[in-house]
Amino acid sequence: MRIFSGIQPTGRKHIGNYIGAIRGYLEGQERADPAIYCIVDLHATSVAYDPEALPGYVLDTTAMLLAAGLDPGRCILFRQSDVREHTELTWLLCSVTPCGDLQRMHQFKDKSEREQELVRTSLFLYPVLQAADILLYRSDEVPVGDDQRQHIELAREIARRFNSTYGEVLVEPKHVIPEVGARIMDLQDPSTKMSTSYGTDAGLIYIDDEPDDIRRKLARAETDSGREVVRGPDKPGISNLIEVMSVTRGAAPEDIEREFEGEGYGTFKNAVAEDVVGLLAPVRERYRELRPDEDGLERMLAEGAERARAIATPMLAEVRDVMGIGPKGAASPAVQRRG
Ligand code: AQP
Repeated sequence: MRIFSGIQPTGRKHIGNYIGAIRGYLEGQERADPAIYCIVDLHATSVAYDPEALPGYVLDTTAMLLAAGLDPGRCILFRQSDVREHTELTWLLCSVTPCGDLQRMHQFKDKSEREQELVRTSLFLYPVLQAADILLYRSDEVPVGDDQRQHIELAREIARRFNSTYGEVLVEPKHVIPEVGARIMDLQDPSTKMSTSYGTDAGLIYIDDEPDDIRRKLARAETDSGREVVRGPDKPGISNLIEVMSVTRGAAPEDIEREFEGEGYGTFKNAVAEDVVGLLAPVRERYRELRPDEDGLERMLAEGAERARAIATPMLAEVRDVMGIGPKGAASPAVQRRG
């Protein structure tokens, strides 16, 4: 069983990324054969970005994933642009991707409205590149946060349409979205998801935030009217914090509501802050140790790319072959199709 997931090198990662996705990566490396994780630097170019900073952001994200517990001995961790097969497969998959499907993507609609200068074609094609990332490895499962649900459904649809057009070559992946913590909301505006691109510093808890910053941000987190620690549609701020604590304690949200009955928001927010500090402190410390070794991180990514290529190259050859691209029968006969 293969697991694949990608993460953007957006510099510092936040607790939403950690709870919604990185926890799933850690669980995945224990049971997949192999678990494949990719720092998607090509995706990062689909909105305005800083080319000078991007290589460093890739290393930030790599060190952060290692600090969180990814182990290159138990998974494949690599940089997307090091495996050129991703971009070629993107183009080939465009031949079975209707424009109308891409126009319906929520992320495209949201981000294209916010881009000030240029809505890039790469933002439109973002879900096709994501489908290529996943399908290139014949991935069975894709651990992601809730915001990626629509993109993974599109990847499944692309795989189905490809297989019915050219023959059974691609595997339809399924998303693995956590039951609790799949959409952590912004602390200042709990009606929107916590987001690197569009959030403010006060609305996000970064994985490498200092403990006092975490305490301050949670103390100032937007709460709702009333003082009951219970979930509800009129209580998005408190519901969000209950969700966070539910993950830090591995407890059901109802148990947390029961524990904090009659306590009020202040006591509850302090308790959430101490839990989050406890969860993130070891990751932050390990990150500080790992991040300075840039040569070591680059070496590890290069080794990961070599292992990824060993899967991607024959797979792409097979796709080219069934699509009639290049000389006939160029795919290695050793490549076995999965039915
Ligand atoms: N708020 C969130 N709650 C739960 N899961 C989340 N993810 C992202 N935000 C939340 C999941 O994290 C993984 C990596 O996401 P990404 O590659 O999009 O990284 P990012 O750009 O740093 O994430 P942002 O901040 O959410 O991005 P923007 O600002 O682009 O909207 C994915 O599995 C995602 O579901």
